[in-house]
Amino acid sequence: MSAFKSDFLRIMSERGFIHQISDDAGLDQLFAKETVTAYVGYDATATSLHIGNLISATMLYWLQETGHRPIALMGGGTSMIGDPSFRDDQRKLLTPEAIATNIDGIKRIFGRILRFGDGAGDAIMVNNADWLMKLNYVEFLRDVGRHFSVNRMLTFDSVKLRLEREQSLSFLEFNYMILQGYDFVELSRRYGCRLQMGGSDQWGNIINGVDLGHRMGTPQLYALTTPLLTTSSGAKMGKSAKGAVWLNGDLYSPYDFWQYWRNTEDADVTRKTFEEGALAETLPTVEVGKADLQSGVGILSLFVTAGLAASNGEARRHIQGGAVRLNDQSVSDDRRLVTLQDLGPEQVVKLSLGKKKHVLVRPV
Ligand code: 383
Repeated sequence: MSAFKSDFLRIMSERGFIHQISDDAGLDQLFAKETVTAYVGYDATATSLHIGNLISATMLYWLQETGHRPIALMGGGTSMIGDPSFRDDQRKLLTPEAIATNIDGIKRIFGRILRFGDGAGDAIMVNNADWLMKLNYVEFLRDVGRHFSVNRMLTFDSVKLRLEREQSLSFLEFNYMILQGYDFVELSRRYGCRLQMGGSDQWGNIINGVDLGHRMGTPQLYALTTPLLTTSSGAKMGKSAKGAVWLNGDLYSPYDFWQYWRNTEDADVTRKTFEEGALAETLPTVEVGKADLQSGVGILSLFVTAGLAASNGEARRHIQGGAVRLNDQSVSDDRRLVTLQDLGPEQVVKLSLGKKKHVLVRPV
């Protein structure tokens, strides 16, 4: 299904972990040539993680399995503020004591997923309180704050929900993305970290770090997000009759955990089969000359041929809006050439517009 060279990205792509990557070719190159240090951050909002955090934690597991170095970042500092991304209300402020207790609970989970230590392939656990809590306000504004455009910050989807509903977004919360951006730069400086991963709700925060790194002179940084865990109706998954589905066994027993998955509705798990399994029988197909695909067809004109856009301009706007995927991977380059190399195991290329419109391209 994927054309990735590196083990890590190939496995992630085959298993459906990839939603968006900031520069997929560049990142693939990096993974293929060196040991990469990458991180995921977890705020200390409860004494345990829940199944919504499981995808990102599993990515850290695969990162280590494929010979790279994971960092599990505990958000001891960022939890003092609370991530406003995609929330329509302000979070309750957590006390420093609650944050410390929660971090202890969350740490226990990672001991079972990752191998920690001082060796080259060992995972690292850090707490951003170590650098965030001692920042000097004026210095920070001058060194870091000056690189952020408020105009641009206001355009991120993550805060739009609040702004559009004219609900208040406090200045405290508005600063969150700057702190998460700064973490990425700090981890790059301290540990040579090059990649930040997270759910698609974290895209804006992660991209802020990528841009900040560029302005502050780090090596190029990368962003990778996963789809969020949702039910077939699009609702976030993770609530059961017993409340949130926690990963710590003392909060949610292994028996209940098994039952939760066992009782999951068919419609919530069969979508994959429809979309990827019997591809050819279920989706509309257009035929394109093999010779054309051999030399490469531009993604814009292919979208027009497939009937997914009326013109190249419209196709370009879809790409700019982040709605275009090729073989389930998001496309950001409107000059991307589609070639025979993009054919999946079923000898077709899958084009998608948004979540619901898919067309298969078959070489003839
Ligand atoms: C803090 C500091 C960083 C980098 C990340 C963070 C936390 C981040 C956040 N993440 C969520 C959380 O903590 O709020 N701002 O519950 C969740 N993650 C992961 C994944 C997810 C996200 O921990 O999509 C689900 O689990 O990214 O909602 O420097």
